[in-house]
Amino acid sequence: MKIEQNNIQEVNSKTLKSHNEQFDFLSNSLTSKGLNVKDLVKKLQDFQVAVPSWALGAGGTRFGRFSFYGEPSSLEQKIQDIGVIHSLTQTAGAVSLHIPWDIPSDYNAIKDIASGLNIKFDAVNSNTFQDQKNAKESYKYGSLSNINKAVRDQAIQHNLDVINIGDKLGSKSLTVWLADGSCFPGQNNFQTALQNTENSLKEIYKGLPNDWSMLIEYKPYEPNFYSTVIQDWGTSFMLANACGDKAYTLVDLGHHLPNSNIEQIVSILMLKGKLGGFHFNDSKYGDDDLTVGSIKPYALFLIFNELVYGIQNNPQNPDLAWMIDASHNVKDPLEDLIQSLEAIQEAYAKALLVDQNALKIAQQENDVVKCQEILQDAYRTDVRPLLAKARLDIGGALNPIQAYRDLGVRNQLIKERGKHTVSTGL
Ligand code: AOS
Ligand code: ZN
Ligand code: ZN
Repeated sequence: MKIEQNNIQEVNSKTLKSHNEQFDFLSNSLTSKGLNVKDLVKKLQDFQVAVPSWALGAGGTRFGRFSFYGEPSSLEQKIQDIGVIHSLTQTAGAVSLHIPWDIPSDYNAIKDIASGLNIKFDAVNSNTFQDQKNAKESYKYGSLSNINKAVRDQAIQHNLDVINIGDKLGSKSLTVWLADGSCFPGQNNFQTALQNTENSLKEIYKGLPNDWSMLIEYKPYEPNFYSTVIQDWGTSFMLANACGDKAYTLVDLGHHLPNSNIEQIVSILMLKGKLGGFHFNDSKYGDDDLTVGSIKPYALFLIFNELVYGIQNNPQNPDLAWMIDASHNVKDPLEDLIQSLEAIQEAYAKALLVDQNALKIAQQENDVVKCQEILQDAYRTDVRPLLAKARLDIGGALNPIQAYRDLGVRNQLIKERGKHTVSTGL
């Protein structure tokens, strides 16, 4: 399944006229506010988000999984699916692989497929939260933090293997997310668990190529429900500092206790030059992995406001690895990813509209009302025609979801792959 340019243009032609009208209206009003519309469009086009290899099949819960049919059953097919999303949105120009779920059998073939679809290999993700077939040691009681050195060594070696696989594909970063923790008070010695984790991460860090970075993800709970070793951004930040310059904190939006001020976390990490990556999703209760922007779009905008500020003012912080980390039981996974990509671009575009100079002056004058007005003026702007224009100019769809449906992509995939494919992801 590959979407051809003329198919997209055909679908676009149906709404082109009304798009042009809407875009002209928005463009005039932004220009009169002193914004450079061309520059905004270019920034949106440059903003690419990686799609994780495990989000292309329908997600499941521990209670069940309902297939959407036509799902990818191999890495090749997963990359083809990302190609479909990328051709419609022009925003999904990267894939984030999960090892061992996606070990390529033929590296050159995989690289060819990806480059043919204009897709890069972003961060590679290690997995020490499941036991693999034929593994000598078990991660039942933790991996990098485990009390038993043989287990820690196996987990360290796995991460080194993942770096090696990623290196062959052109990836430049390793994401480490640990399920390590404890389920009951007294089960673990907190200090020993953290010290073991730090020592293990340092061993992995030694094997990191010079132009790579290591991204350390945190999460307050789940699958362990009493304590998690890397529970919050402070712990991740501490570990990243202990490892060195190439180690950073990774923020996953769903990995915070309710009402945490994520935008402030983002801001402080960027000030310290230690924000390395981002996992986008949305959350109502916990690590729900819901579609980006589906629950708290204003919070997402405020987070992007800090990201944009940091990108403009914090040269000490590197370029970030952006990834969607969401998966579902009840939506076509490709439609869901398209919605997430749209929400990300929308929040980014709105953040780009914030009048930073006026905000600074209002802050200096302690004009609290004005500060809020400035942020909300940006947030209330309907930027969708801007997003559509950014896509249109580089061959994407004016309305990606509509195009996906009009082109009958899912039916086509079912025809090609059959009804009973099962994704290899979670
Ligand atoms: C787990 O909760 C984390 O969000 C991970 O980033 C990811 O979803 C998992 O590692 C799947 O590989
Ligand atoms: Zn994540
Ligand atoms: Zn998560």
